[in-house]
Amino acid sequence: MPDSRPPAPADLQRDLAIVSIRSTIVDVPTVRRHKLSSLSVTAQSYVVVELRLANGVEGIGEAATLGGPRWSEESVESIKSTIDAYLAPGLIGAPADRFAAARTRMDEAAKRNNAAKAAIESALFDAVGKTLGVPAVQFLGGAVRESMPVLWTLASGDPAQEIEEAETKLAACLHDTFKVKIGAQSPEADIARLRRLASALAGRASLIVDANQAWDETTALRCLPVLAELGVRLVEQPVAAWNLAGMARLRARSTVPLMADECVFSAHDMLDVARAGAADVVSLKLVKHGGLLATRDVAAVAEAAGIGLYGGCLLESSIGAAAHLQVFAGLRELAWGCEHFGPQILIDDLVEQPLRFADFRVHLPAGPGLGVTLDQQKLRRYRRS
Ligand code: MUC
Ligand code: MG
Repeated sequence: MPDSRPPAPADLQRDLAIVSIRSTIVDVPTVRRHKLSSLSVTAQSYVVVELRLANGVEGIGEAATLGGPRWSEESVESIKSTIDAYLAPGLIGAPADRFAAARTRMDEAAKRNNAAKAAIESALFDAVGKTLGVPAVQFLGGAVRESMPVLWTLASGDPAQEIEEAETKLAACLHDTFKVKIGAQSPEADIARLRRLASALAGRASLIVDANQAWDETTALRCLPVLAELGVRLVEQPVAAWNLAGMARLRARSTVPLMADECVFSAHDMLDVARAGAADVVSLKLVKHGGLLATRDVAAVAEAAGIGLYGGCLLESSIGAAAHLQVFAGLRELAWGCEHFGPQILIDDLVEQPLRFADFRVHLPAGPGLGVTLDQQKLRRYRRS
């Protein structure tokens, strides 16, 4: 196909050629054990991508996982192999600013593998943004917000510890909405735990819950009215990702809104959820959708269906969180805020200047590209082997 781009200055075109893509697995311990319905972690594993352009500028990206290939099918080991063997070779020599073309090349090189693709695309946006001196969100229409509400997730499973943790976050004006991870224990034990949390934080904080697919429809039907009575504002993925019909039936009988998470990876999934009437809100994540552009696509389908947007995470460091914030900053509506507390659950961050959390909000970092700079010393400290 002939190159139909308006002529960029020849030296800029030369500058933007991708010359190398390096991937590194890192493991960063968390400040406490983080328990989901079917897994628990004491360290977060990422693949950090460093993508170098002909002009010497380096862009960075990150693929997060949770508990190996258990939250989704990708693990850091599979992500690194896919990047090194299939995605990177197809991009060497290509112009970094042709984001849509790069996405097509990656889709031709590998099916799904969305976290791996998202890490590379983040690095492309970062490298081009750093070359041109503009934030990544500029390539998505520009920012409509400089900060957004950010919640904290309570996931130790011990209500006394969780109340103390929530009190610390409230006192520091960091978070006043808390997502409680449920499903690791019996519904009765979770409800007793939630009752304690709701009573301790009443009038001072909001609660949402995430079952990570743990319940069957009958259990969810029994528990949803109790969650409503406790004032829970949102219930995330109560049943299995495949069970859209079940989600729709629950939604029809629930006064608490339901959020789709593991059931929405692609824009097609989003359309299926909308058609089924299976959710009120969707959690957007780069690792699920495959990049910044694909996240925008999913958000557009949700918006068209009247489904609210929520900025989801997979406990990213400030690298992955910054990539998400660049997308979220450009969305017209972000009714449910975001959950990019990830950098704060790590004992250490991977960037020179971590994201700023203040006034119950997380702030879009100033600066070009993703707005963060990789700390090479930290990369060396936490890299595997
Ligand atoms: C999920 O399922 O939402 C996000 C925050 C958290 O604690 O777990 C993740 C994944
Ligand atoms: Mg979730």
